[in-house]
Amino acid sequence: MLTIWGRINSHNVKKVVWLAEELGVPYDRRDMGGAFGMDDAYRALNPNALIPTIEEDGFVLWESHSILRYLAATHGGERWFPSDPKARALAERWMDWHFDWAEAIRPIFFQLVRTPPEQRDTALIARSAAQAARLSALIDAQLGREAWLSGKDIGIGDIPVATYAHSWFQLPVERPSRPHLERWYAALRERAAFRDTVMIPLT
Ligand SMILES: N[C@@H](CCC(=O)N[C@@H](CS)C(=O)NCC(=O)O)C(=O)O
Repeated sequence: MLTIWGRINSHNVKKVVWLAEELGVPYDRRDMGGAFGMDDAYRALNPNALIPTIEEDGFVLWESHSILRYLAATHGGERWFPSDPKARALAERWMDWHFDWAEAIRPIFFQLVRTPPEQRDTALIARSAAQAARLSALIDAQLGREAWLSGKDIGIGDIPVATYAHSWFQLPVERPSRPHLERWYAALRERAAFRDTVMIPLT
């Protein structure tokens, strides 16, 4: 049995739980971090004192993208973890690129969801929203060429970008029209695993 530690309102936890659902891997998710705090037993598993962490058959792993790669490699087959190094690299590129995307969206999320209105930094929100809008053009261009960021099918390359894209679509900021990105987001919303794990209220 796979154990996943982490509160579900964390983007990094959502990525892992979403992939476990997509792969049909049974798991036991245990709340940890944020309002739930962290105990010494958890810190012994993850010395970063961050979420998520997983354990499967005695194997412990932290770092959300390492966990995605591990789950895709062990449970995902060719579709989620292509054996062709080039196909895999093209998908994994989007996992790494996502850090720029997340860096633009995270301040908007923290400001508009987790900061009281009177304490918000409106300049930071505007700057980050402009950067997210700029970066969304790259996602849109890629999705104009292929159906998914991972290629013809959904794959691990889509998971991190999509997790933050959902927040971007929910946050009250200006978004330029991005028809390919919107088509991809509509396809994601068709997936029960995405709806159940990522499309939950932002808190
Ligand atoms: N690079 C790490 C980052 C993990 C991270 O920053 N997690 C945040 C939540 S998204 C966290 O643990 N925050 C402290 C807490 O929730 O108590 C990963 O991808 O797993």
